[in-house]
Amino acid sequence: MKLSLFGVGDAGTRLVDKLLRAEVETGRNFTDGNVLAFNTAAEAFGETDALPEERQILIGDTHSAVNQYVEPADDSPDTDTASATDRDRSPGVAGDPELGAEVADDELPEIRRALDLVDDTEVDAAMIVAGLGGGTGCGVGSVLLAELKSIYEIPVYVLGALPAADESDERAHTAARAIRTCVPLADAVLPVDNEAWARSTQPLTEQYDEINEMVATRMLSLFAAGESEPATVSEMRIDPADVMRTLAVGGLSSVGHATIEVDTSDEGLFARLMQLLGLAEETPDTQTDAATIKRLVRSALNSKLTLPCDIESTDRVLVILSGPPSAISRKGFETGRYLLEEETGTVEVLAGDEPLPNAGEITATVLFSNVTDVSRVDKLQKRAVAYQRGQNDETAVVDTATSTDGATTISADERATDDDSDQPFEFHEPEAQHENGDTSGDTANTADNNVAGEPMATDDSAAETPADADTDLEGDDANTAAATSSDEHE
Ligand SMILES: Nc1nc2c(ncn2[C@@H]2O[C@H](COP(=O)(O)OP(=O)(O)OP(=O)(O)O)[C@@H](O)[C@H]2O)c(=O)[nH]1
Ligand SMILES: [Mg+2]
Repeated sequence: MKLSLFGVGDAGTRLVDKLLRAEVETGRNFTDGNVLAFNTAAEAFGETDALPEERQILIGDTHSAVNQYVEPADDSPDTDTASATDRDRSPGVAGDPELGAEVADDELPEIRRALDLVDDTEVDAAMIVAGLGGGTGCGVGSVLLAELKSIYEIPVYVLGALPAADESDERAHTAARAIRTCVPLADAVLPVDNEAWARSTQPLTEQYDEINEMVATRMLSLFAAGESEPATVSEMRIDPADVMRTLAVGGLSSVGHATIEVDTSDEGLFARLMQLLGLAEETPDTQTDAATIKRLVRSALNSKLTLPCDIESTDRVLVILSGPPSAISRKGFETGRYLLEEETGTVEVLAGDEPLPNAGEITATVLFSNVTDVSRVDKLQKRAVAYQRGQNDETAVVDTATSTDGATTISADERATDDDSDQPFEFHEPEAQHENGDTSGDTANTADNNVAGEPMATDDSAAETPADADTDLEGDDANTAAATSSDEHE
């Protein structure tokens, strides 16, 4: 399918650049150049090599609170910068999503001008790509998401990196807010769990490239399948509508991926040719194919997922098999599909193939849509709530100290639990799906029955003070992961 990409912040810029490079390397052109990257600091633009310069949009450079030039942290201690905080030393909006949203709001005319460079009538869907814990990723990303949703008829997805456990509480808090903003507003959110993909032996920043490569492989297998030339005829060919239909249930999605080599030896090819010509018994080989595909699909669903989760909590599943048509029989296809139905307990399993006549391997890419049992996100939310409580406590101390009547000051805890019924976010119940264009109609695009709150404060109408946002983060534990751990998929 054709997809436009909108990178936001450093992570978004790097990921979009990686996706564009993967396009060139695989010959699957799925963006047709419909890409943009927005950032509040220019640094990451300098690292790109596939993202054209005129598609790199710097915003906030005239905003007084946005740092453009930043002194290196190890400046000699007797300069002024010795007293600078980490925030002063970080470029752009320096982790502050409120400032990110404010800058994006102020620069909406500039953002809209840039959007004119992208042709939404030429693509099937749009995807915002960002680090959800970033001040730019979350703040600018939220405003951009609201903007795209208001001007586009096509689905708008979000591909978002989640902070690792050793990143700051502030990042975790920002990411939790971003999820809460994006889930109700976007057509689907595909988080990438940096914690699950990073190795503890190395700093995370040194592993971005490898993680981004992994993400690019999966995103291309999912969204760019079928875009390679020359096309080979296949009755099971993946249909963009199936990808969109799978994602149309909304919520959080996760992707599994596995590859298996196929027999491309002369004997293997000869045996297949004989079979195709009807000169050899078909059954035994077809069964070998089916067993191979079953093994492959099983390894995809046991593979480390982009977002580790309990796959039984999924709503809809899509499997794409990419490889030489001769190695993917209809029987194999059906076997793979049946396995997915059994393992996920879902009857909605869509499937398609991507014929790659010269490939020496078959790849299975499995999309689990609207997964609700995601321990990583639960942990992130708990951390965000604890952080918020700490912030509220600090505020409460100040309130009490400055209040003329301390007794009337509401304590942070009271404030935080004020509205316990508010969930940080809830996933879409199967019966409340918000399918774009779904003719079944019921609660189309309401998203609503669930999520308490609006997109993160992006303007006055949606204004939430940080304290308000927090109260919203304070939810009950309804979403807490049940016993099933995601470890078996890691
Ligand atoms: N997978 C991946 N994650 C990244 C990458 N760069 C940053 N992140 C993560 O994304 C989150 C946000 O980081 P940045 O992208 O640097 O933040 P930003 O959006 O530029 O916003 P600022 O805070 O204003 O700099 C953090 O949790 C990072 O761990 C990347 O290249 N790949
Ligand atoms: Mg940044």
